Amino acid sequence: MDSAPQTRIAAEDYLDALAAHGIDHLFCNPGTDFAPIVEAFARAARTNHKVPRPMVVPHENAALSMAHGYTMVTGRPQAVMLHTNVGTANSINMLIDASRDRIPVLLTSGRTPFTERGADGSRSVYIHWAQEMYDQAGMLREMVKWDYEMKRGDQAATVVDRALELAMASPKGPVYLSLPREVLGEVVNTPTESAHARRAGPRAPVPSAPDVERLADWIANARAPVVITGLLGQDPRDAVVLARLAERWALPVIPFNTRYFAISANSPMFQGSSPRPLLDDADLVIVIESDVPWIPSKEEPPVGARIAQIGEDPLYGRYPMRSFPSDLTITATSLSVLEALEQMLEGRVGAHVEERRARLTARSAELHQQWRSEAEQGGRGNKNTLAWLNYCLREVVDKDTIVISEYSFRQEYCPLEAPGSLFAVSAAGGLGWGLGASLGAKLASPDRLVVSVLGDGAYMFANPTACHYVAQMQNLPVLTVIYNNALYGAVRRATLDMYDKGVAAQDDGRLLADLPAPSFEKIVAAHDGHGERVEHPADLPAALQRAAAAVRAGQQALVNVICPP
Ligand SMILES: Cc1ncc(C[n+]2csc(CCOP(=O)(O)OP(=O)(O)O)c2C)c(N)n1
Repeated sequence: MDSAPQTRIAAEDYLDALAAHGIDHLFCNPGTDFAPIVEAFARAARTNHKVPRPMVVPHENAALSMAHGYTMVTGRPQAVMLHTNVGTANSINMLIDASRDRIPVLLTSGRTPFTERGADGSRSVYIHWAQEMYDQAGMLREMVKWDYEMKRGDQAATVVDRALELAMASPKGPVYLSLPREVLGEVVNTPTESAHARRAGPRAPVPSAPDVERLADWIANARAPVVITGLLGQDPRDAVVLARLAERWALPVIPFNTRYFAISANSPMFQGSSPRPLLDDADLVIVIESDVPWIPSKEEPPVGARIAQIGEDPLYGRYPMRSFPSDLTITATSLSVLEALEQMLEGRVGAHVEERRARLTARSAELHQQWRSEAEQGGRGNKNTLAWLNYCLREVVDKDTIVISEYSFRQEYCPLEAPGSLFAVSAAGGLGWGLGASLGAKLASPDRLVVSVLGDGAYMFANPTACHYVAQMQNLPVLTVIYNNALYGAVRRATLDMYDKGVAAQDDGRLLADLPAPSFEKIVAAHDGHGERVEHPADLPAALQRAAAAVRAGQQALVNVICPP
């Protein structure tokens, strides 16, 4: 039938409102609750009306990690729609990741019809009863800034406005909306529109002048300062200003469990990724957007060292327990503090800057020498190592490459240069993120090479079939490099750490950590991808080159790098 539908439904207002907020994609994993959304998309397609692009992603965690990847590259929130309680439940791992790393995303799901008969969209199939919950949002409320269930069809646009203004307000984060089928299917006589343009959001916090002055004084007089970062670089401009400040003031930078590019490893001020040994001798510790700047049970700054903590939420109010000392706590964005410090320090002379610069530059050269020889030694051996794998990536990444790391990438061996070039798994460490995030990153930047580097465990958590399927169907060629130690290495380390003299250590801590690995390269091949398995270090550079060439030519690729522990 060619005639236009007679009546407008709320789902159409809803999609229009998403588009008004600049949402390009609705990553979907549908169910019986989606009928009005499907109808609204079909109507929009028929009339060429601009709405987000719907995309089927055949696992919920993959859908959410794709939205995460897209947002971390663009800064713009996206939307995800899942199936009632069961689909929502499947996504909570990635929601925890997004939440702890302040990724604004509109997570939505259908809500099973609440009426048993009588309305458009009333219950019509068996599962509509059992999928109802007393409080569907209850299972994820702790991980979102706001949640709501849409009550009426004429509310669609205002609900979207409310959801996104909260997601985007500092500190940013996910929000959740459940969408009953009857409400989405309600006939709306007068379309409601997003008031996005008239809802100016609040400015993110900036520091007070006295706080900046105090910190500038500390920097100017410090003998052994150290800067520890975590989320710094979420706004790529952070890294630009940090590099200037660090180099001008000879401030060593430790990106500790960093999730973004904070500083290039080629800068002499990059001093590795662990707080020690510099922390041991520090007289000033500047913590910028780091939830855990050091591990108190293992290391601590000296008594008497001054400590400043800076961040949009420097107390991490959503963390039940966190007890790091602070002599100066500043609630502000990294960028605003760094820029203000730069100005405040202009024209001042630092007490120990040149002596420190010489010392740090020499240390940096020494560290690079060590990293290089460690990697090259791995290359000459008969089994691949993490250092060698990363070292070989130098020949693959260029200044436009986006690197996604689920723990396995190390700038020490493969320095990056560009702000916005590195993205790592959330502080929450919910595994299964990297592969989906790389697809979202590729969707956001189709002209850039996207490389994800992850462990064999992390790869399997990602529902690889679902991810390779999306790469194939949506034409998102990414390069996946698996650091395959056939092991849950972190689990083994934890056992050995706690029970080094225990019975489990007699078996090298392998119990519940061994993960004999199948031929992952065949999984990507099943999705028309280029797959390689590399056992010998000498074969790795060429294998990576072949895989990168395949990706640049439009084919997804995976290199399964066997790295026996
Ligand atoms: C969803 C989820 N389940 C379980 C864990 C616990 N965990 C932390 S590290 C790890 C092992 C990961 O293995 P792999 O990716 O191969 O990296 P490796 O530790 O071997 O370097 C596990 C299971 C987790 N972080 N997230």
